Amino acid sequence: MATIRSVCAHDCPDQCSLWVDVEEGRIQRVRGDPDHPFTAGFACGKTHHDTELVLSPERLTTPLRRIGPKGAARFTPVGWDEALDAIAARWRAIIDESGPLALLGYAYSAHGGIMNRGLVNGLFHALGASRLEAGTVCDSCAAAAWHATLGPIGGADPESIVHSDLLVSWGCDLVTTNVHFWAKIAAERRRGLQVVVVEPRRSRTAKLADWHLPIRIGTDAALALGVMHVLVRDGLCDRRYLAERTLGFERLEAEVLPRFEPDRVAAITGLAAADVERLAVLYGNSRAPFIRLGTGMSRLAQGGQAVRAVALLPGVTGAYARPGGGALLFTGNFLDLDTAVVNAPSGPADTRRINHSQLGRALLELEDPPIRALFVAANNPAVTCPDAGKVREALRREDLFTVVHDPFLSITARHADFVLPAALYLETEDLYRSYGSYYVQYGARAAAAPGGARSNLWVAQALAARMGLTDPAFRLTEREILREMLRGVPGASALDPDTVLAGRPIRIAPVGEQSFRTPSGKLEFYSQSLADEGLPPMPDWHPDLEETRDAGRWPLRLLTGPGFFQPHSVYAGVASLRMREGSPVCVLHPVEARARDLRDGQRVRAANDRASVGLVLQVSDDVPPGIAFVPGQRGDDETVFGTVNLLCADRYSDFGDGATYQSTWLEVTAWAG
Ligand SMILES: Nc1nc2c(c(=O)[nH]1)N[C@H]1C(S)=C(S)[C@@H](COP(=O)(O)OP(=O)(O)OC[C@H]3O[C@@H](n4cnc5c(=O)[nH]c(N)nc54)[C@H](O)[C@@H]3O)O[C@H]1N2
Ligand SMILES: Nc1nc2c(c(=O)[nH]1)N[C@H]1C(S)=C(S)[C@@H](COP(=O)(O)OP(=O)(O)OC[C@H]3O[C@@H](n4cnc5c(=O)[nH]c(N)nc54)[C@H](O)[C@@H]3O)O[C@H]1N2
Ligand code: SF4
Ligand SMILES: [Mo]
Repeated sequence: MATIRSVCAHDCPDQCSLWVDVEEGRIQRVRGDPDHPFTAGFACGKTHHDTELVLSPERLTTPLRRIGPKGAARFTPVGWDEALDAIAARWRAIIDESGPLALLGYAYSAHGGIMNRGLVNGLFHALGASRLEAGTVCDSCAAAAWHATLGPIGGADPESIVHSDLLVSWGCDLVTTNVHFWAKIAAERRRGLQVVVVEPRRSRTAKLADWHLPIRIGTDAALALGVMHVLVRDGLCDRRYLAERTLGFERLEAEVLPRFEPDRVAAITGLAAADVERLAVLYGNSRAPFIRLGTGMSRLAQGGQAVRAVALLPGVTGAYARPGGGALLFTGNFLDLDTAVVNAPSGPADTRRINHSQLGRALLELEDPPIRALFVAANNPAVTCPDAGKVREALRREDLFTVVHDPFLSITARHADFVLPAALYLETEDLYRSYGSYYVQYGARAAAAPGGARSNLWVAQALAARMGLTDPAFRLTEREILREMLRGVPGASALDPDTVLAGRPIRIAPVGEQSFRTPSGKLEFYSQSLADEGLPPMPDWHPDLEETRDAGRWPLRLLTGPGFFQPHSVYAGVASLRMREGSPVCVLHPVEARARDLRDGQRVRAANDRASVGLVLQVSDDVPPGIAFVPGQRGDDETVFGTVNLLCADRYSDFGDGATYQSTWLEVTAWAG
């Protein structure tokens, strides 16, 4: 039995180093690397079972060509050459007739490294195709808010938690999505670290906290501003830090904070005024409070304002200057790699941009030219994009030529003209940069992919060759590409290519106090860049007009969150993992269930103007009244009917044109067949 060190590629902030036991080319066991300080010897409940993912009998092993109507999922196996030749011929014909903008291709984050994601995007970059503004389904709103506030720079080092005296998990279910940080926090609690959770429902993390503030969805900006109001009133601000390291606090103090007295904040957030005061006093008197921000709270109409207001809090008390203090959303681009080698090897500097969270609309409505060919790798937009109904309608277009590269016959793949079988991360080699800790690591290939399954990188290179592209990245090996990406990286000693290729985790953490990369070089309470974009330059909270209108029409608001065992839809292709996650549920408070005469375990219809989705009811006071909580993004073959994103509009959030799943209202009734 050989043990190979690889890296977990599930789109997850922890980015664990893994030990993979392999016998006769078969993966036997996956476990956490004891030598990696953040992984600390354990893989989570998801990846622990990745042997089942890799060995699943439902994996695709050969390319498939459609033989039935669009979306009917009737295919015939074909060889790679036949599939790739047909795809390239079709693309060339479309380019000749309509130009390269009629092509749209992309790979999104799930579940590979920098090269396997990057080179697929690089292929379409080089072809001059329309470009997907990827990630707006996930974190573009939160990222834009962070950038406007601190600049494009990583936040507090999670390993600095050893110096913290307070941890605020703000819109983050750490036990589910950031398990290894939670393990560190749990260890520090023994020495007195206090844990506060700001979160609408009693999540796994909230249940374990010292104090849970069950905030009303979409009101975090008001709470953060209320805390600032009290900090000012009670003289708990660090005036020197504010003067030296921040910009615009005096305007916020004069124009915004007076409106956020605790009583008003209580009315907005649904919390008690005394709790707003208590949070401010606790925060203001902590020496080194660490705020871990989640992206969940940003996926709604005014999500940007929420992230921005919370990210400003450590500036008010100067916590950003103290070890263990500050805030973390992402660790960010702490490694200045030349990713253009793979993402943008050649091609025009800019072309037509298409927002990921409005994919369906773009495929249905764009003209001059319309999108005629779509290539999707490592993404399941028919399930995970907002307004999934529009995505599906578009995928059924007879004149849209769709190719999907995936290890499984995902719901999206079922709509394709060609499906290409993909290798999983343990069957590829790649470079990984964490977004929740300060590590970079090269992951080795642990085993060969089954049958004809091929990596994203292999497919991008094979198609590039057929399309006549000659950029180096389209013919180099992974290891050669890595050397190209590392060329010119400053501080080359830790990042000497041979050291990186040895595959051990490399820590590149910032030293000293939090720095800022805004135009002013300071933490910006007032942002001229936002003002220039026509956005509010200072954080604020107002009711959203569309949300208020929908709240008047429908009784329940949608809360979405991560599946515990399922990173989005990626385990949908493994029967045992589907069973372990359990039935796709809609969770209602007992009061709401009683009012509708609904019982736990019964099939229900979650519906609004857009669609009806069939789920199984779970009755629990872990969610407050007025909320329908639907965890995970489960596909049609797991639910009673449909998928949750059929209910969500493709409206943009206030910052970063992100998705707004949680600005969705609905009703839940018995499923009548
Ligand atoms: N097990 C598991 N782990 C995952 C994933 C997964 O699907 N499953 N997905 C991965 C990916 S791609 C990402 S982007 C990250 C996301 O991980 P996080 O950044 O933690 O974001 P979410 O898990 O989407 O949401 C976190 C919490 O926000 C809460 N929330 C929702 N609305 C509000 C609000 O208005 N205010 C406040 N205060 N809280 C709110 C939700 O109830 C939820 O528990 O997780 C990664 N890790
Ligand atoms: N309602 C609602 N919707 C959401 C969210 C939410 O909180 N609520 N969260 C959003 C977020 S944060 C995100 S990041 C997105 C995620 O959205 P997606 O990226 O679409 O989701 P996944 O299901 O993780 O992965 C998509 C596909 O990648 C395939 N895959 C896995 N590994 C590989 C590989 O190596 N190569 C190839 N070619 N394919 C591979 C999987 O089989 C799967 O079909 O969903 C978003 N959608
Ligand atoms: S915690 Fe995240 S990075 Fe670690 S094994 Fe689980 S999914 Fe992978
Ligand atoms: Mo995400």
